[in-house]
Amino acid sequence: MKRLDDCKLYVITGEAYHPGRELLEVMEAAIRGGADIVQLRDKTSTGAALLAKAKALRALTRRWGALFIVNDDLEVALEAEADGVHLGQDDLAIGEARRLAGSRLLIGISTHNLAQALEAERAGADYIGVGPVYPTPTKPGRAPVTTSYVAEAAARIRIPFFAIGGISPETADDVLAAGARRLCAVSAVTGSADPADVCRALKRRIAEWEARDAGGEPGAEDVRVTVNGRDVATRSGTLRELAESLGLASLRVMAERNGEAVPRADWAQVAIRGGDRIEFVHFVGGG
Ligand code: 3NM
Repeated sequence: MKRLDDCKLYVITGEAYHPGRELLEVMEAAIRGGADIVQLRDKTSTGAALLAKAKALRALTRRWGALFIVNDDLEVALEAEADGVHLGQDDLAIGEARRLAGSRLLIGISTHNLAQALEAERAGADYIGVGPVYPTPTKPGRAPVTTSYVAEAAARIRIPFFAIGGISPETADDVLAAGARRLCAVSAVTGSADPADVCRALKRRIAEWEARDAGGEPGAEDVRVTVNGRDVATRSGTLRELAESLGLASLRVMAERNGEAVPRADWAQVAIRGGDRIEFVHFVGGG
């Protein structure tokens, strides 16, 4: 089973978006395309019918190793052995849900502004939804929070947050640019003729922004340098960053840039420019 921390794409059921196609078929396609979490959100079924859907989705997600969350209904979540329950602002309070579920369930909550997000974090939520970012037919009449709330959440919230509301491969880049690294969708995935393909596209967008995070500032350009005779693309701004990116900073290494020795104390001040020839020499022994 996945860890919540590793989950990037969250897909919520939306049966109204796929008339004539089975719930399980659509959600399995979503998982196949990369959905890490599936949520059962069904405002019309109750009782045995709701529980039956929850159990069927539990079996499906277990088979694929995806997380399974039930919207609103903590009892159904427990009974179906879901991984979590998702609450709205007007549902059960987080503290009360925690008291009833203990550590058996992850607890998520929808938030629509920073105050609600901070309160959810303080109350012990495992994750939050941040939205609706854009107007969405799935929650008609709900004012969009826009990407400015996404940016606030990215700056202030430490628990995982999923941007939601009008998320699609077309809008994903703007939401990711605002700082989201986890996305949640209903209609774009469940209403598509090819849910797996939409999930793959969303996962690809997320992975690209994560790669930028790992490689330095968004938009930073690679420069090509020669390191010990090898052509290397780097975003390092200084000799020290280059040494660190190559795992050399803590070793006994001497450096030369364009034929001149650079004392280690100066590495952080020496800028790397395209075309530089860098030699790192590992010296062994001493005295
Ligand atoms: N919760 P779609 S927005 C279920 O902001 C839900 O808390 C939201 O649907 C929130 O991906 C939303 O079709 C609907 O826009 C998202």
